[in-house]
Amino acid sequence: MILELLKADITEVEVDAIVNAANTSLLGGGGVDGAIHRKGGKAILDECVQIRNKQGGCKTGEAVITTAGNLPSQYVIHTVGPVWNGDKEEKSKLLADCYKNSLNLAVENGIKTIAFPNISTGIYHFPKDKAAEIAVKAVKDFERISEIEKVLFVCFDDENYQIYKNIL
Ligand code: AR6
Repeated sequence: MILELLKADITEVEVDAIVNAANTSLLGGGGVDGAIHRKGGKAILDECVQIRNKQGGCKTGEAVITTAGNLPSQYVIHTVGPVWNGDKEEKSKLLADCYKNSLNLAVENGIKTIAFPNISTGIYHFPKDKAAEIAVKAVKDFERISEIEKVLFVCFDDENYQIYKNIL
């Protein structure tokens, strides 16, 4: 598995799957979620609604998969990061779960290349340095990581990009 760092808009990245930092409603929102739904179009939202009707949204730390509509990737994996409130241990585990459960879905769907945004570090206020360490560790520790060819960490803001650059 190759780990790569990119400073980019994740909606423009050409990989098998991009990951969305969604919320439990799966109905879209701001940040990267808003960008994905805007560019990806109605197909993604329609599938999210179907998933909602079936299982009632997505719990924090869990992940679901849809097609990617008009985006260059084939799939969007929607995961729900924790809202930071200082309960360090619980929130850190939930954030690691986001990466692990997204990778599990990737392997189950034959996805070989996957791009992650910096989940929870925007509107959900997870400390960026802590989140980056958790993300990199969760990917490296993923038990079936040999089945994935490439993992991209896509940073949108300079601060996250510098943090990842130092870690990687
Ligand atoms: N490409 C890549 N990264 C991006 C993009 C983009 N186009 N836009 C923003 N980011 P956030 P969260 C980065 O707030 O903290 C939504 O309303 C951004 O710089 O998108 O998990 C959802 O519906 C930041 O580093 O997600 C939820 O309600 C990172 O993406 C809530 O926000 C995550 O920021 C989720 O909050």
